[in-house]
Amino acid sequence: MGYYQMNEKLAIEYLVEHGVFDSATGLTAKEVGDGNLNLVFIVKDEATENSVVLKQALPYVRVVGESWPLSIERTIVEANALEIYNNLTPNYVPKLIHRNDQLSLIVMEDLSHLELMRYGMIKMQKYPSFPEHASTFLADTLFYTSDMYLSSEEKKKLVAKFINIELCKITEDLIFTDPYHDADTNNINPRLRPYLEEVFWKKTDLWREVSKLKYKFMTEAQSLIHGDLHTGSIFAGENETKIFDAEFAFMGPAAFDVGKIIGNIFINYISWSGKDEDPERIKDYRSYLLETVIRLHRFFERKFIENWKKDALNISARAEGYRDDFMNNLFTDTIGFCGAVMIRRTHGLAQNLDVTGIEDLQKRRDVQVKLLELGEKLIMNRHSFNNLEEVTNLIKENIE
Ligand code: SR1
Ligand code: MG
Repeated sequence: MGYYQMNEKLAIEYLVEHGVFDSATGLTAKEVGDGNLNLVFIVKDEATENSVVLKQALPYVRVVGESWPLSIERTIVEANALEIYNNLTPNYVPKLIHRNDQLSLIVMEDLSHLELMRYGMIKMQKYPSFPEHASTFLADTLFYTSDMYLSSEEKKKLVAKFINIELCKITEDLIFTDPYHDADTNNINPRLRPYLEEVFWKKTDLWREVSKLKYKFMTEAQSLIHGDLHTGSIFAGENETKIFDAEFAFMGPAAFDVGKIIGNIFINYISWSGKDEDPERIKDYRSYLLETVIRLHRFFERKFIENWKKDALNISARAEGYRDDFMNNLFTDTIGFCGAVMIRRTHGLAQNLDVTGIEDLQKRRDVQVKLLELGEKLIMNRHSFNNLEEVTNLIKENIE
């Protein structure tokens, strides 16, 4: 059957017809999608409390509307990525229960007992297991889908399988291009516009460096990357971390995933400067955030290297000094992508509630300027940092 758009009633009918539930009696469905692109239904058997998530791609960008058409094939990418993640890191992703590529839908384990990390962080929620879990996810997905582990043939098949033309183009435009000029897609706080016009858009050196990062994004087919690993793509709790929403996945630079998640944590860190909150609580939460980022990155590097030592099958991976060079480049690119992500969330399309939740536009503008300045420093100095502590010290020194 060809594509048709789900609603709550059709979602229930579909799941019964495909054996996910035995009968429609007692089933309820609710559309809960609050992301930028898709429909998301939670369908629940009220008697047993069993529930699943049905996610369906819309043929357009949901936040913009039908004026921005988008191919529904992105769900095939997400389902393919989820199948790989279910094998490589089953503990840290939702279980894929069912896929239908014609209807562009997937059915997954319902994780609504957990909280979206972005919402939790806005309330100063701490996630003690996150560095341990997310570092395993990153180290395993990025290593075991790379040329270090796969045969040349397997790797190229993955490249072909994960051609993700439209969603890569969204990232190329929204992260690496549009924030650097007065693009129509930008969503600009009117109080920020003078700074953009008089200062930011005149930074030709910055645009040149960002273009180098963009080119890396477009050409470095290193690993299967999630492609959109921000705090809104993670459900977390005290002892659980689940990474979802892999529709932007493709074979790209490993550092993009690492940099994106770190950048989103820095955005939360900086956002507190615009909020009326007890300064002691802010101080405490900020220390937690920096400690989280440092642990995440340290664990990631350690686990990635462990994977390499144990399982690098490619003989070239054993060339003396090669792994150290690889890790150094990975770190430099991580800092660059981190800076680019901080910049895009200030005035590009799709911003972070951490900052847009600051209602006073002048206070929001001040936070946004800090984000732009720090993002720029990270990008411009990415080759000079020796470790992540130097980066977190820079953030600390610049944010009171
Ligand atoms: C039009 S899509 C806008 C953004 O939403 C996703 O979460 C990605 O971050 C993308 O850039
Ligand atoms: Mg998303």
